[in-house]
Amino acid sequence: MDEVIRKGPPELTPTLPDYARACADFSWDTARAELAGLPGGGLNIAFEAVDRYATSAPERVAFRFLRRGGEVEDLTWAGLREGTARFAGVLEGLGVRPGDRVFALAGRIPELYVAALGTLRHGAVFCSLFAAFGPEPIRTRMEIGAGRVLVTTPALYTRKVAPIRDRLPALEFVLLTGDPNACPEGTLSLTRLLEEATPTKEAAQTREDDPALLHFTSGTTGKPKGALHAHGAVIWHRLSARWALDLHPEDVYWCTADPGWVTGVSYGIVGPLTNGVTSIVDEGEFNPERWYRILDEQRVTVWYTAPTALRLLIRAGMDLPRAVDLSRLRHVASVGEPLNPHAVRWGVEALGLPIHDTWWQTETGGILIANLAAEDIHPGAMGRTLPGIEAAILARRGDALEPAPPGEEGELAIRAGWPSMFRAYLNEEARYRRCFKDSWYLTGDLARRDADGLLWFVGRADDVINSSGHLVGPFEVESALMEHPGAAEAGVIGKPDPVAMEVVKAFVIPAAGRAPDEALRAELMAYARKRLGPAVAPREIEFVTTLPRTRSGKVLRRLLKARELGLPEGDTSTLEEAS
Ligand code: 6R9
Repeated sequence: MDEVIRKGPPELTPTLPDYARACADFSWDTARAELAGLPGGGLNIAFEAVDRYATSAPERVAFRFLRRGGEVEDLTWAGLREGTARFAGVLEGLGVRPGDRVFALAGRIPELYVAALGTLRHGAVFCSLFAAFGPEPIRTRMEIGAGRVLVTTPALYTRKVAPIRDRLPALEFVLLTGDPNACPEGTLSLTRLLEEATPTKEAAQTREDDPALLHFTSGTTGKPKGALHAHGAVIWHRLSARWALDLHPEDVYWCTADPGWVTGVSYGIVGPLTNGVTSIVDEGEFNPERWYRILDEQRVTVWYTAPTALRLLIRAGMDLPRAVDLSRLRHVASVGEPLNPHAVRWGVEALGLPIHDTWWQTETGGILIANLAAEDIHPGAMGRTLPGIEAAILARRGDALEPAPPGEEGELAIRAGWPSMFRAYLNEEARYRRCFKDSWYLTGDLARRDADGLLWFVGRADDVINSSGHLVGPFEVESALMEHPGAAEAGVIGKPDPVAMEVVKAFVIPAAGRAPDEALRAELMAYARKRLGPAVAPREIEFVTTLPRTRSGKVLRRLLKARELGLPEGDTSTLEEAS
């Protein structure tokens, strides 16, 4: 528990050299004043990310795209301004209004990044979906978000969107990348529209509280939740990226996250751009050889990745890191799942640096807790709250939730009001309100704080599954399985896994007349993969004859999990297990 990894003298003065002092000096007014602000007042994320540096450093590379085929495409800040002004012009031409939702469904291609920032520049709300999603998660999210515009590729459109298009009444415009002459009926060519568009002259006059970004996250019950963020989030995107990722202007920064996940937007787009830092964007999927090669060849100095990827690199062995030059790496950080102490130590051996854990959520919009560059690392700890952020561990005392003393476990809560805090769950006011108690935002994570103020992750307070950092709502998987005629009932849990942390496991009661055999298993697996996509579909299906349920009919996933792990079943007073 008391292990400490001591850090040598830093190569560069850390951006947050003196934590205590930064906390004492902190004020939101000062943080806000660091932004350029719109010429006529107001605040716009795209203006801070693009226009600000397009004026002061037009030829600097904003994004270096490593394309699937091996080509390298640099996009300068001037190029980014031109592209985003044109994209905003396209939206203008289509009659898209402030607050309307623009979705993207694409891999990490330049058009996705241009669409994100062009949408923000126009004052519309941007939402990116994982290209790995199947039609069902796409449909639910676009329905909740009432997406009016969708930017996607011809292949993704044909495979995933065309089959559900008639169930998306709000979707008016589908803009396809690539060859303008290969657009199926009912779609428009983004390539042609961008060519013909009149670039808009200025960013929309948005204000701090105007909606900007929409990210979906999964809950235990019901549909996915659409967490809405406002333009004011940029205050925290910029500051937290600089502090927690130790970003300096001369850095070459690589965030491996896809913009379908909040990390890929807050720290794959807005954080680095608003700090004037060049980002590497790799279009390819995870591959140990290529990842090490990218770190070496692109001379990456700051790297933000995830525990699952690190565990896969650990598995790939030490020969690979030994064969490359990683001497330029200065800061490595991780997010999304607990970072095992072993991975932190492995970093020292393989990369020459310990890994810095950071903690945050879709709802928090940005990093709130981090191991700081200037501090020694206690492997296993998430770190401390960044200046400006106040956390508490709330423990149950009878019916009340009260701040607990050091060492005691409880629910991690954050004092509400930081600028990147989500402003709504779209169309679900009551669900949003339930996340707050007095002035605290309740995170749904269990944690404890030690006497030195370091926060340690304990677990989740709910049944949400964390598979490779991707949150999967068991309800969404259960619903999809139950639509298959071969499944009568389904209960879904996260099963511990050495690499992915958890994998999705489903317990299924076969429909009457269906045998619980390999044929049915294969059918259900294929069906789930097709509907949900590989990131969400179960990895394992077990047939059962009953499912534990509460008297009110809810599947007792906790019990399924306890049985799976051979653990005590705990309180089963509400159990009603019909057989
Ligand atoms: C950015 C992001 C949030 C949930 C969060 C927690 C888990 C994230 C973690 C961590 C342990 C860390 N999580 N960081 N658990 N240690 N450093 O991950 O957003 O997809 O909304 O997930 O992920 O359970 O509540 P999101």
